[in-house]
Amino acid sequence: MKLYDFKYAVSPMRVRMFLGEKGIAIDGSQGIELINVDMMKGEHRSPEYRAIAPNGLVPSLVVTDNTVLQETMAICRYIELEHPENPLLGSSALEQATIEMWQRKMEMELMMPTAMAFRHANPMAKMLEDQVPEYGEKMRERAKQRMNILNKELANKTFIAGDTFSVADITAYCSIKFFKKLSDTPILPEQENLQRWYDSINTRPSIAWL
Ligand SMILES: N[C@@H](CCC(=O)N[C@@H](CS)C(=O)NCC(=O)O)C(=O)O
Repeated sequence: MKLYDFKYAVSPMRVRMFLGEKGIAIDGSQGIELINVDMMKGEHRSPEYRAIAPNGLVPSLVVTDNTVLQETMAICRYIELEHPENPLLGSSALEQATIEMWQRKMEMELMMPTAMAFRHANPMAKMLEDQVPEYGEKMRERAKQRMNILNKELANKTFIAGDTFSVADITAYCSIKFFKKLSDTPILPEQENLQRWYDSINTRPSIAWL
């Protein structure tokens, strides 16, 4: 299988961390070959990459029968079903629904505003976006508010979705790690629960995949 990836982009980062949690190597030795699509050089918009992914977005996973899977969560679900040990999407019906709920909240309420703050308010992202800086600033504020709420939500929880590490932690961790400097959305000194959670995720072996 070929995983079209870019090291410096949050969505492919989530897939790599998911693979890391499953212990699946990304050096080709376990059937996944990583192909770098250098977004800084505009390779995601090249005719070669668009032939695989017409929308020009990464990640894409080309599975053995040449089917192209896009969308981070669809790729993660495929990996989970192929490698069900150490489930990251939950086991029971209630676990699966709870993890889905938190993953979606983290994607829509944390990743999207941090990403939009970068894309619209950071001059480094000019080549990616027809920038509207005011919108970027609003999104930065929204991300900060969401991190405040997350700090409170983590007061009595080890992980985002409860007692077990899940894909919701991957989405939240990658959003904070990737955008904290690019979007100026750091964890604040008073956000102690959020910092404790972040530090605990930082010690996981899957970090080596990032
Ligand atoms: N919904 C997609 C989003 C993928 C996406 O937006 N990828 C970004 C990198 S994080 C990208 O390829 N951006 C290229 C562009 O905006 O031109 C997913 O979850 O995989």
